[in-house]
Amino acid sequence: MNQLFPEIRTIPYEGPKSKNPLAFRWYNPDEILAGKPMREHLRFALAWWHTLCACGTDMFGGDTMDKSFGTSGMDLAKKKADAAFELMEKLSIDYFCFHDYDLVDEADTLAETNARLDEISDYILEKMKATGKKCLWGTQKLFGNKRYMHGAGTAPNADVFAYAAAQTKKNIEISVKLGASGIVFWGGREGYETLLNTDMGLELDNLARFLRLSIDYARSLGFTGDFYIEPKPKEPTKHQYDFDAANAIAFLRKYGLDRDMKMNIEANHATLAGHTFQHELRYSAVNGFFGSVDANQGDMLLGWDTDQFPTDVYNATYCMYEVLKAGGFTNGGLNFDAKTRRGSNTPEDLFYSFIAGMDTFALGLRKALALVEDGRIDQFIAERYASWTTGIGKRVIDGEATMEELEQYALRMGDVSTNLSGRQEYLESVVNDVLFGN
Ligand code: XLS
Ligand code: CA
Ligand code: CA
Repeated sequence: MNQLFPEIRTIPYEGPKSKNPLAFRWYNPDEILAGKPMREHLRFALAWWHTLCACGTDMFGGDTMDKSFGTSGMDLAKKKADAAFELMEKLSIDYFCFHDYDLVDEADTLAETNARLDEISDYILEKMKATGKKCLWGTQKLFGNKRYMHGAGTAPNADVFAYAAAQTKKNIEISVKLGASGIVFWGGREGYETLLNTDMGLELDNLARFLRLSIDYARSLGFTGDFYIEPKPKEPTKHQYDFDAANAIAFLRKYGLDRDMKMNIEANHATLAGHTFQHELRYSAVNGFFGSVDANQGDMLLGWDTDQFPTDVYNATYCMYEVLKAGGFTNGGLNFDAKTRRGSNTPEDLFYSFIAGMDTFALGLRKALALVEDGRIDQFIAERYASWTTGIGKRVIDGEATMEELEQYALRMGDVSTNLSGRQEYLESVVNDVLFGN
């Protein structure tokens, strides 16, 4: 088959000294680190929507990029698939993620749209078999069409709920057909603008009903992968119901969905929620909801979801540190939910962007492993909490201490005599030492 990016060859690993812009300096897919190839630690995925569909449009202007491949309709859908597989092949990306309506344009009727999805998924499946590329997760686009202007699972109109369920049913079937290891539920327009027109209690109950129906249907088809909630605090609605990991987990627990779902944490969404990326990952992990990651970054000077390719090595290191501490990915991975800037509008920019993001996370993985091996942070934390391993601390943890006993203990003790320094600046310099020292 003719290549769509013939001028760009497979991106080689050339090591940190390379100045070749079309080479990896830290991502060496088959290099074994801590007993696993890098590609298995990182499980990189290409996001169909930003890579094959987004053409640079923003609130103030139209397309700056041409991704039409000189065609349209189903032929364009297939050309996009060809481009996706060529990119994955040349960049050594093993997985992809998609929304149903990234794969094909919506037709005038649901039946016709579903027929298009059948056709394109056959086509993609063949390419998967030929290349060994896999689907990390699929999701349903329940926010673009105007029918979802008031929400999908939380819509005030039951007909919209029914349509959204029908669309989701088809997406589940396509995801199962493509062997997806996950199905994502990002809130889309599941939120509200004003309480003056909103029955919040009913909307939340319905969102839970929507998820329960979807999960049970997928399981009935034999789906054994993971379901993910993807928290985001705002955009497009002012108040999104899945604000952050803590909020999403509380929601899942209230409705008995906690055993069925995990988190897909996106870096840029963490920022919008006023958290660090690492916080969202840690919060998910300590509560047993660690799942998958949308690897991107926002801009600290802008208050919106810019979905940039990640190039911040500190954040990538802290992310990979959390991934390692959580035991690594099982069904999840690192999906580049990221788009080239509006002004970075050539095909080479796509390659430069993926290389930048992949190298950043590969470096992050190497540095996170070095942080673990260095041991100073783990040791500091162990010492900081040592009082819980003996004496009164241990009695509290074992559930033996009573309020009376704690009172007697405090009376005998007088006041607390030592409160050790938290040593934040020292620990930050340990991180710098691991990142940049010899
Ligand atoms: C939007 C979300 C979206 C999900 C998938 O902000 O990041 O792209 O990842 O629907
Ligand atoms: Ca995302
Ligand atoms: Ca985003």
